[in-house]
Amino acid sequence: MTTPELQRLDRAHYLHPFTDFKSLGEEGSRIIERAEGVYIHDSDGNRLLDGMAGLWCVNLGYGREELVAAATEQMRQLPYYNSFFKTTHPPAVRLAERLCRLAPAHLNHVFFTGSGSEANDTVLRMVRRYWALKGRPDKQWVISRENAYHGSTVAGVSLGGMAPMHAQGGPLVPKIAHVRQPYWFGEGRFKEGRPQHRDAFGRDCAAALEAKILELGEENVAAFIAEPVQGAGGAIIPPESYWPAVKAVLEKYDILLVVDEVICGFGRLGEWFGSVHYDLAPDLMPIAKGLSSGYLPIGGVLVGDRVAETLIDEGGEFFHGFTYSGHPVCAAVALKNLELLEAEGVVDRVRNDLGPYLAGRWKALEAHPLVGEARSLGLIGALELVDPASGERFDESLGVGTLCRDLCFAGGLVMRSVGDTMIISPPLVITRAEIDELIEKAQAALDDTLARLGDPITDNQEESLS
Ligand code: PXG
Repeated sequence: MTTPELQRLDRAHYLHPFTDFKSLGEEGSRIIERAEGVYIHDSDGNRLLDGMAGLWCVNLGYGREELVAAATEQMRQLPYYNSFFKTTHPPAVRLAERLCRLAPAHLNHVFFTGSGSEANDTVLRMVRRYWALKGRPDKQWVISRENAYHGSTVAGVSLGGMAPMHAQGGPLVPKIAHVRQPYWFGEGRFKEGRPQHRDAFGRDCAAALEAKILELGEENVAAFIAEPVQGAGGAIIPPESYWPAVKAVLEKYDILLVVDEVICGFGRLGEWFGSVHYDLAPDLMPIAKGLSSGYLPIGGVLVGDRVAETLIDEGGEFFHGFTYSGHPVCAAVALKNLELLEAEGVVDRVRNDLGPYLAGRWKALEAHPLVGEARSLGLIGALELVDPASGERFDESLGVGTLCRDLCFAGGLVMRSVGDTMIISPPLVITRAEIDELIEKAQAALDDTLARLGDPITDNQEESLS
């Protein structure tokens, strides 16, 4: 099929995720046909450096034959069987064992799901169930954060803190509250008109959590859920003071900690889990994405001993599970993915070499007049776009972030925009030379954005640029 034919059928039948259906119909989709390493290719013959690893997931890069072989072999052997009704199969057992070995020592069990959203649905049911079994049925409230992303199912949306998502398709799941996010550049640079130190802001955010716990009543609060570094919210790296202060609050009131590792897990921050980087020792860890490098859909919840022992010893049947929990082909691919990440030393390379290398080159972008802050940790990074005239953020309605994103695409780089925050999260197998290319293309897109700032911004910018 030709590109226009595919675009016509796409418009006629395909409702895309997180998409304004009407405007996409008018503009037409970019069609991605194939990929290798850190590059994707579209149907117009363009090659783009994928600075987002698909959607934060292709950690091992594209075109890994070992993963293809693992899937093929498992499909021949046993394409599907469930693990309900006292059955199991080798790939799921072996993956469970491997995950528990890689995770912090007190996490020794895993519940499999098909996605990160299902993992967070599982979390919600598990934490409430845990406290009920402990004779504390009132401990039902879960505290999350504004601008958090925890998925798109009803529980995922409710746990997340995305206001536009909350506004659609409600009502949401009851007894979920949100506190402020540790987003220093966006919300903490100034306090009462005066510049504020990052660490003071981090402690303020932890204090807001404590205030919310006291408002709800500590006897009613089951868990706090958060990403180590917020991904979809804008690659928000919390101040160093934040996590230690949050942990102290949770311990004080005996509240479970759920660390959503869907983006940070499997090497993104230079450790197997973001929880290790920040020394969080969570009770529950939802995972997905990088677990299979996105080659097949699979997620899960790693469960700490405290919760697992209660569910196992005191719980009886837990009425929860999915047709594809522990799917054998997905599990076989995930297992091979973990084996390759280990065998190739990918996580160590992110920590010791690629992360520091990116940090140096990324930080230098702060010299650009459009960049108010350049931050990174491991292989996640963000640029805050600001008005060169004032050094302050643009009016969001100007769509400067969208313009910059479109110019990145036009220049051969996939970089995301979240408002006026530009995001990267490339495959973990990226080389130093490819990081150099990413930086050059980002720099060129910033220059082009600056040059275009005077132009009127239109809804169909992408079409006019591509
Ligand atoms: N938790 C986190 C931290 C995520 O980033 C999910 C849960 C849900 O996972 P599933 O597999 O159900 O999608 C995610 C997903 C974006 C974007 O725009 C990010 C995600 C999904 C869709 C879009 O950055 N993250």
